[in-house]
Amino acid sequence: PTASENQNFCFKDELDAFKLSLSPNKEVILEHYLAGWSGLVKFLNRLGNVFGFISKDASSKIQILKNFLNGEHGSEYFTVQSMVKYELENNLVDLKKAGSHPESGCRTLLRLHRALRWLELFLERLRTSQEDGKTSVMCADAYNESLAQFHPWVIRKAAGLAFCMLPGRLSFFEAMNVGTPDQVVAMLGEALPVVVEVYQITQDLYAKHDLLDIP
Ligand code: 1PX
Repeated sequence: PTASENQNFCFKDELDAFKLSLSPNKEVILEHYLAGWSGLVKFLNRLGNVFGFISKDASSKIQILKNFLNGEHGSEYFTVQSMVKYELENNLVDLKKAGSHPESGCRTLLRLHRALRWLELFLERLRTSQEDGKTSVMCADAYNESLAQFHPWVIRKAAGLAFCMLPGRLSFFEAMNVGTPDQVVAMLGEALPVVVEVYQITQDLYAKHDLLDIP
């Protein structure tokens, strides 16, 4: 990235969106949650074209949810909690097998939610990594521990190949545009608890409504 591109990007801003997504009564505000994801996708695009198939899928899911938010029933999509309530009460979710609602908000958000667990595990590994740590290994370990179980073999294979193209730890830190490695580590230490909290609130909500296996 050039210096001027860097001025427009700081990884901390992207993670801050997740902080903003938590309402005072601990609901998850969809607009900010999606802004957090858009920022991550922006970062991923900066890392190179080989990640295009990943950012394309994430972008299309973000767009599906944005369309609900800007649509006729947008106010029902203000928080993840209100979205779940609205879609369930109006039978807008295919719970057991794909049917007339293949792209419900609940189903689409579940995919991002599962990826948020990968993000948490990856960022934690980055945060605690040694100078000679390999981002590709950290990323693959985090993936295998989380998202991989939901992906078919071809996707796992493609993801594994893409991970090998990740820049080394120092270049990766530089791409985040946060500051020195120490400052990156400190920023991650502050931001991670927020990601964990957003993940946990969504996880509990989905578990309560038996939504964790939507096809
Ligand atoms: C400091 C680190 C920041 C890194 C930011 C990177 C942001 C990455 C955003 C990834 C979002 C991935 C969403 C994947 C959603 C998903 O699981 N989709 C699958 C299922 O959807 P479906 O509609 O079919 O039920 C879909 O099949 C996925 C296809 C694309 C491949 C997804 C591979 C995911 C790997 C996640 C790790 C990203 C690695 C980035 C390296 C930095």
